[in-house]
Amino acid sequence: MKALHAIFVAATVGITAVTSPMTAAQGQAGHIIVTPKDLKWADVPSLPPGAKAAVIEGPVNEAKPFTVRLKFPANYEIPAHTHPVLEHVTVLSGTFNLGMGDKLNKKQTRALSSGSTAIMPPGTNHFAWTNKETIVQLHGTGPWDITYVNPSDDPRKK
Ligand SMILES: [Cu+2]
Repeated sequence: MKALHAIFVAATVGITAVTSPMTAAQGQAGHIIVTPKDLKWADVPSLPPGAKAAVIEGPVNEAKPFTVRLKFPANYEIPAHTHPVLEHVTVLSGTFNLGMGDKLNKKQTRALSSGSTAIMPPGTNHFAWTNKETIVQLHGTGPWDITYVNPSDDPRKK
């Protein structure tokens, strides 16, 4: 478990490094303004291959506020998982099909269109899938992580 966490932190630092110019600007002015073209998309080792993340505010692995944009391709699936902190998901484009439970079941999801928001308390089992490219924004207070209900679903273990 420790080793896994180390991998996650390393991956997160990797994402953070990509956004360091923005963080520098933030330090100077005390605010963050991001337009879509400012986003630096990177792979996400903790999610099944195909997802991209852009950290707007972070880093996500520290006990501070974070804001992250996630982009999923069409026909993408996120197996059942939990987070150690509150998850706030806001759908920006596409359709995020979200369900609660310990196993991905496409028949037990709600189709969240752009403008929809979902909030899951820590430890709530949930899963999601897409049928078209979908962008969501996560925000909350870290440290962020993802724990799969079925450990073999964790791409960091593969
Ligand atoms: Cu989640």
